Amino acid sequence: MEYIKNRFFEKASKCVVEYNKLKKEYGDVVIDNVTIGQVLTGMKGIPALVTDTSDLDPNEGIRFRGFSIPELREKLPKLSSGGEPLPEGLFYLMLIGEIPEYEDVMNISKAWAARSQVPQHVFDVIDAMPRTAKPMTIFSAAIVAEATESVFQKAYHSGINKKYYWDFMYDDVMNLIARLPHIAAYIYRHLYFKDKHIDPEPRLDWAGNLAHMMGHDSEEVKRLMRLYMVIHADHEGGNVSAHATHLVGSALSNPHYSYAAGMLGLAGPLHGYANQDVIHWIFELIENIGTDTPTKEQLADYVKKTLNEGRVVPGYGHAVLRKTDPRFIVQMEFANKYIKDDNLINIVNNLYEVVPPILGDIGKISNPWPNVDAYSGALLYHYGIKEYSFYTVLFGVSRALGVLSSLVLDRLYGMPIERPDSHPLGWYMEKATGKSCK
Ligand code: HAX
Repeated sequence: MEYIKNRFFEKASKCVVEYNKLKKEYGDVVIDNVTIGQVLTGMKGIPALVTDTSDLDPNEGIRFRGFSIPELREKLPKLSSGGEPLPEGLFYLMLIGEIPEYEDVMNISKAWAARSQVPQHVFDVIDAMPRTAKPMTIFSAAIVAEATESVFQKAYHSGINKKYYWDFMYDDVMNLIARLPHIAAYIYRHLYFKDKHIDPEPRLDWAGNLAHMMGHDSEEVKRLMRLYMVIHADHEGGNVSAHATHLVGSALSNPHYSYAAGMLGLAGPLHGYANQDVIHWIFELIENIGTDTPTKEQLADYVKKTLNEGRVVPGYGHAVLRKTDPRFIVQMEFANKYIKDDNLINIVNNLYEVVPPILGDIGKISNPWPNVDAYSGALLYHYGIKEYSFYTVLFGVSRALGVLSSLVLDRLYGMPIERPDSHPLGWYMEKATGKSCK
């Protein structure tokens, strides 16, 4: 058995005992009450999912297996001192629950390099897509096309015992993650570089190889890509991409179908599409105001104009967070350290001063502070990745690390098919008033 798989099984089996104990002995324990308000505002705050990989505190932000982003930057192995942690290490942490040694990370890097051969028909599917297709349309089609390789699906149809599902799921997940950088980079070169593709460099790390195959080979871009892949990887289980992956996986769909479902959710403007929307909106702002060095007053007027048009200010607000997203802060620190005087970055920094008080004054907005998407596009753009309609694909590649490691855990726990109750509007009205709707 692969070393990492063995280690995972050894560690996670202990949690399976606890999962079963909770289910058998404490199944009747009441943990919360549910209000009609929660149902009507997108099930906010209802504890309903088990996700071990990360946990989100509204004020503190995300913790991956208990570690905050600054802690991860300090503790996870890096290629060089002063560099950014390798996403391989975060994957190990999310899957196994402990900070890896450098050798563990190299082990994953090598395992992914060995599993990274993308089948030709996946590239054929990408080639067949028109260049007018949205990058996320192509990305999800390519992931679904890769499902032909699912070892879990084959094993299921050969009638394996359910206690081994996780084992085949693990192999699918490792293969899929290993291939995503090549798939994403191939889409990028297909759409924006007339199919001039760049071969993978197996000696590079996972994120470095992605930057290399996209044609952005400098150390600066690789450093940014490592940070980017770490901070977007997971955000507990209730967000749309994680929840969709988990939900579809609960029907025992293969990881390709499950993750593709997650990606189609990520493609929505209220979720991962916001990272491209932010840049689109800023360019619209620059054109509208007539300068790429707008004053704070001009920015404030434009924010108000956006709101008056009944639009959202992209990159601001969050369904759970109630403070500035630590993923925004880490990117701002990165920009402060490495970037001197960039107009787009300056606008993003100034918006951070201008937007929250305006959104706060509206009253109804639960969180006026910026989220991860408010900063990420400006960094990519600064380093030459200017094709911003592609940004959600990069988010998606990173998100695979969290949602797919959770999927392996789901199968090891033997989680059941997900099936919450739903009722007509009148049922809720009757609960509230004793009378149904007319
Ligand atoms: N601009 C304008 N209005 C906003 C707003 C914003 N940035 N954020 C919230 N609101 C509005 C909502 O649209 C809602 O209006 P209605 O009552 O008229 O429907 C109201 O304020 C209350 O919303 P909320 O409770 O504060 O927020 P939700 O949990 O409903 O939504 C969103 C959270 C992130 C979807 C929301 O803040 C938003 O639309 N933000 C802009 C888009 C964005 O940045 N999305 C990325 C979020 C992070 C992420 O998932 N990244 O992938």
